[in-house]
Amino acid sequence: MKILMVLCAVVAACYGECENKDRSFPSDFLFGCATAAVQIEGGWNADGKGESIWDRITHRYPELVSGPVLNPDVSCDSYNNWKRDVEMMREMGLTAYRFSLSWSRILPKGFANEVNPKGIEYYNNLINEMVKYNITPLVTLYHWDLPQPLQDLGGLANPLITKWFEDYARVAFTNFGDRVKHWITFNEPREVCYEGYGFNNKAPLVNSSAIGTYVCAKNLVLSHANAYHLYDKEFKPIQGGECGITLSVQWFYPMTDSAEDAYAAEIMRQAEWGIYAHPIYSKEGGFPKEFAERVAAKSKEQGFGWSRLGEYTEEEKAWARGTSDFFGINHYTAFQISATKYIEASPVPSLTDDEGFGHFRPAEWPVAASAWCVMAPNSLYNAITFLNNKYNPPKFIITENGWSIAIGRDLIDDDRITYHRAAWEDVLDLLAAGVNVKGYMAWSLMDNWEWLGGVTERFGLYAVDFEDPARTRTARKSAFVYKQLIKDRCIDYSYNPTNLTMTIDE
Ligand code: GBH
Repeated sequence: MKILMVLCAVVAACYGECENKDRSFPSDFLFGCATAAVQIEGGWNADGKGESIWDRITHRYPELVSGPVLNPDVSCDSYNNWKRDVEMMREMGLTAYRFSLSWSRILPKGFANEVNPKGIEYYNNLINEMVKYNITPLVTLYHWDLPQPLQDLGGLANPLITKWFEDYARVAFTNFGDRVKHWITFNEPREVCYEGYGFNNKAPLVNSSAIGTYVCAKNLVLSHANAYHLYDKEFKPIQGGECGITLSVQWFYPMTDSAEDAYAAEIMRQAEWGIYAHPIYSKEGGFPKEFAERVAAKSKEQGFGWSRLGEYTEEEKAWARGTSDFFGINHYTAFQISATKYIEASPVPSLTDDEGFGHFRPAEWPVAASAWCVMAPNSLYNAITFLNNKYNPPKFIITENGWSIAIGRDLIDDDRITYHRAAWEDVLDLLAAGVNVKGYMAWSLMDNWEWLGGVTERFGLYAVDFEDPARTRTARKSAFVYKQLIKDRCIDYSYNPTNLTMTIDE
C-alpha cells in the first residue's frame, strides 16, 4: 500500500481507489461532454456559412450581451480548433461527445436546395477524428441557431417549419448517418419556445409568452416527429442508429406535503416540460390534461374564443406519439413550488400567469456563477425517477448537467467537482433502482459563449482564454476528476489532484 502511494505521487496517471466498488458504472455507459455550435465554433460567416438568428440579434443588439465578448463570431474558434477539441476528449478518456450542427453552416439559406460543401466537410473532419479514437458522436440537429431566412418567415411560429426541419434532417442523416448513430432533434424545446418566442432572453426575441410559446411548442414537437419518422423509415433500417429529443427538465418539489402544493408542482412540471414530453412519451398523446384545462379556462375568461395552448388533432397525436428512442434530459437545478406563497405578479395573459404558482429556493442550496443554477439535493434522481414512472421511456441519456464559475476564477474548481460528484451519485442510485440510464454528458467540454451571458459564466471542464487569438484550452481540476471517474467507473473521494498537467493515457 505504501509503495503504491509513493508510486501514485510520482506517476500522474495513478489514481486512488474507490471506497465502494459495488457502486460502479456499467462498462458500456457513455461518459461524455456536451457543447453547441454557436457556443464554440465561431467562423460565423466562414466558407459560405449563412446568417443565423444569433448572428442577427447579437450584431443588431450587442447591448443585450454581457461583456467582454458580445457575439459568437469567434467563440472558442472550434471551426479551426476541432483537432484540439478531440485531443481534450482523449485526454479525459471520454467515450462520447455531444455537439450540435449549425443549420446555416450546412444550408446557408436554411432550405435544402443549397448545400454548403465546406460545412459538410467541417463536420466530416470532426466526426472522423472522433471515430478514429472510438469516441461516440451524439449529434444535436438544432441547438437554437435557426437560419435567419427561416426566421424572416416566422421561424418556429410558422407550421411549415415541420417541412423545413425535415429537409434539413435528411441532409444530416444522409451525410453523417453512416458514422453518427445517436441523433437528437432539438435541444430544450422549453428554452426555444419560452425563452425565444415567449420571452426576450434568447433569439429571436419574440417576447410573446401567452401565445408564441405555445404556437412554437406544437410546431416544434411536430417538426421533431417528422424528423423521427423520416429516420425511422428511411435511415434506421440501413444505418441502425437511434433518434430522440432532449428536454430541459428542472425539478419542481412541492414546498409542503399539502395536496395544493402537490397540484402546484405538477402544474409547473406540465407547463415547463410536460407540454413537450406528453405528446411524445405519453400513451394518450397531446398536451397534458390539467395544464390544458387551466389554459383553456383562463383563455375563455380573458376573452379568447379558443385556448391559447392550442390542441393536437387525433392525427397529430398519433404522429407525435412514441417518436423518441431515448429520453434526452438536460438537468441543472430545481425549485420548491408553493400554491400560496412566493407568487409573483405576472402579466395577464402570460405563461407565468397560466402557471400561477410561487417558486422558491432555500438559502442553503449553493448557487453557481449563473444565478439560475442552484444545486438542489438529489434533483437529478428525483426528476428521472418521476419521468421513468410517468412515461417509462426505453432509456435515458443525460445530455447536459453542469455548474458555472465566475470569470477570472482559476483552474481549481472544487465547487464544480462537488456538483458533478453529487450528480454521479444520483445516477448510481438510478442505476441501482433499475432505471435504464445509458450516458452522462457534462456541460461543458470547455468554457464557451454562454448566449446573452457572453463569456461571464464558465461551465468548462477546460478553461478557455478568450483574450488569446488561439483560444488556448487548459484542463481544470474537474477535468482530472472526470477522467478518474471514467477510468475507474466509480467515484473516488480521496482523489484530489494537485498537479494539473494533462496528458493522454494510451
Ligand atoms: C443549457 O440550458 C443549454 O442547453 C446550454 O446551451 C447552456 O450553455 C447551458 O444550459 C448553461 O447555461 O432567465 O437568465 O435566468 C439550461 C437551461 C438555462 C434554462 C438558463 C433557464 C435561465 C436563464 N437553462 N435559463 S435566466
